[in-house]
Amino acid sequence: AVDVVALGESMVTFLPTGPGRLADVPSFVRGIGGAESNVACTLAAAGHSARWVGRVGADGFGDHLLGAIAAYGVDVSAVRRDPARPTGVYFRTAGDRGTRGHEVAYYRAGSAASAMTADNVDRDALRTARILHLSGITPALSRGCLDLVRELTARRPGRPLVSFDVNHRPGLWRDPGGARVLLDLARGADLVLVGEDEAREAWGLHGLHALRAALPEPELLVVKHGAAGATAHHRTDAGTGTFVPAPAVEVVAAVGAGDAFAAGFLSATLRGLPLRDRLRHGHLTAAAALISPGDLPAPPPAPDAGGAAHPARTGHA
Ligand code: KDG
Repeated sequence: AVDVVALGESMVTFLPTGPGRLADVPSFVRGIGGAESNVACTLAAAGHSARWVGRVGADGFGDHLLGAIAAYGVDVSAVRRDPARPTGVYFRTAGDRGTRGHEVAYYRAGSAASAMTADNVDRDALRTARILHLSGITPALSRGCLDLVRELTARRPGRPLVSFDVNHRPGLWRDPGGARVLLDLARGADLVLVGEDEAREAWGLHGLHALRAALPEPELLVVKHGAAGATAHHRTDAGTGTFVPAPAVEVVAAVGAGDAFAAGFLSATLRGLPLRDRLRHGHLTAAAALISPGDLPAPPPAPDAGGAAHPARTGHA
């Protein structure tokens, strides 16, 4: 079994070459994005075995994603190609340094990944893992994707540990009940990662106590308090959980930091570290993403590249 399998949509990302609004930015550089494959890439780069399960078009952007994600050491052999639908792409602006003030334009409706269903994904590839990592982006993509995530978060004996990063993207849900759906899905997970602001905006839940009352089942609930730090709360803990402050960093781009936090937390979980160290690893991994303009830092050097990352295989320019 691999350490971690992550399922979700990955997209070619276009990052601006300078500041400004989407209306004005004249040029972009190509990178890769996708919350779940970001987690897989970061874990693989840290030495874990990681697999990404997804669906891309039979197009050049699909080829690029497969190559770029594999360059991090991720197993992409279970990714399916869709001859009839394109690979999703998205553009974003740099925004103000570190703030959420950036614009995002998705071109992913009807993408290959949105056609994922419980019947066309490789079940064996999803089952044979210690941890299955999912996020709230996938169920927003289509009815088939929602049903797939429902099935994967259904509690049944022998399943991998299910990690669920809420990742509420209001712009992706056509259905106003999306936030409620995410709460139900999260209840099926073993580990739930959620931002304090996100829980307030999506569910109107303020603070750990209210969140725990709404999400009693997951063994671990990790609440991220932005730049301040994060709290992990075990189901059996009668108290307020374990809080670890985050180190202060000069933020270049916040996108991808949540994925990196998840990867760091999962990496330490796989190594059997105590909760405090798992949070610390989450913060340190997030810090590396916060100082990188793309979703991910460059992949580690290829074993035969003599110490330099292979320029043709890096995720972004
Ligand atoms: O967490 C980073 C993701 O938001 C980014 O890679 C794009 O997956 C993405 C999404 O759907 O927003």
